Amino acid sequence: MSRTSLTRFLVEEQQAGRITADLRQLIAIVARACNLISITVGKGALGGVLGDAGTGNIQGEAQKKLDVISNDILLEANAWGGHLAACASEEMDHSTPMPAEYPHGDFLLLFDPLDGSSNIDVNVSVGTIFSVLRKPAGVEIPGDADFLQPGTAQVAAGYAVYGPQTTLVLTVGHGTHAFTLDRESGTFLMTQRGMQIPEDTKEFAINMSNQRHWEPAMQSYVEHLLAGETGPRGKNFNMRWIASMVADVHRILTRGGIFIYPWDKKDPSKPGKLRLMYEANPMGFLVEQAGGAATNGRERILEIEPTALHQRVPVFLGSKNEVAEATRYHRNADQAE
Ligand code: P6P
Repeated sequence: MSRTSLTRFLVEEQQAGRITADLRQLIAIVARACNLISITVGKGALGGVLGDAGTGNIQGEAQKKLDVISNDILLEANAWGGHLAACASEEMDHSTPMPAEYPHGDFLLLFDPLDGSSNIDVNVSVGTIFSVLRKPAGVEIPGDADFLQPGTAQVAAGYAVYGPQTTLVLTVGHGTHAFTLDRESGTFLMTQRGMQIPEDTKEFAINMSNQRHWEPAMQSYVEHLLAGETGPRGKNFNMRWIASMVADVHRILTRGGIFIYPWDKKDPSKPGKLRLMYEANPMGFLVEQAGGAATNGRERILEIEPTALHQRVPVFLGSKNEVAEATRYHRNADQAE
């Protein structure tokens, strides 16, 4: 059985009028960059790419060599194509316009070039997350403020997970689809059209070591999960936590579950750990397009009006009935106050 390639899928989406030629080219270029990142990550110690870069990012995190390498791969791949106006990345303090010597396009690309980098040196799956917005009309050279659009404004979003397989998961607003990399040919081939997240689940993903720092509603929700069939939920739950958002979300898109990174009082100035613009929004778009839900515990993530390029949010995403249940705990707590 011949599988549909990513290239053919994108051409068919363009022929159906769902994407433009420029967006098709942008996604194809990002996919090729992810292939190169996959090859680079796969070399590990043999490629001299493990360990710290000796630099830090605006998040105050030590950068891994592969964080910087992956960021450069995405910037270089997109520099001359003429489809982008500017890029923003977890690894760059501010957004950057495309080089002046090349033509500019109408899209803004945001990415976390290598998410889960704490797992790189121990050979656990990591990934690239990306989000595409339109450049605001009338803006010649976009700045940070032009990126501050709600998640509902995304025209495309996706991730590549670098695991036993390298799989690209993509939405252009008409379903969420998976493409697995055929390493011999360097081609992404469709392996799942129209991913659907089961509405209910018995599996949750959270870093339990933060339990004592959560707000009461979160404490109560997880306590009831742990109580299993003896508690108010009346069923037993399983737990998974890979600490690579891309890998945890891929599992949830594949078999259901709820992923939670809630607010915690370890650093009350931060509303959460994960970043809205290039983690929560693209993952929220992918999950919703697969029949799931994504909130910050109280409101739909895609409707949050951004105020800063690197702002953080609490994230609850996955099986929609379970996300609704977790969100209900938080809203009830607010109403009781
Ligand atoms: P913790 C990776 O650093 C990341 O940004 C996400 O990929 C992941 O879900 C989360 O942080 C893990 O955080 O606190 O469990 O290490």
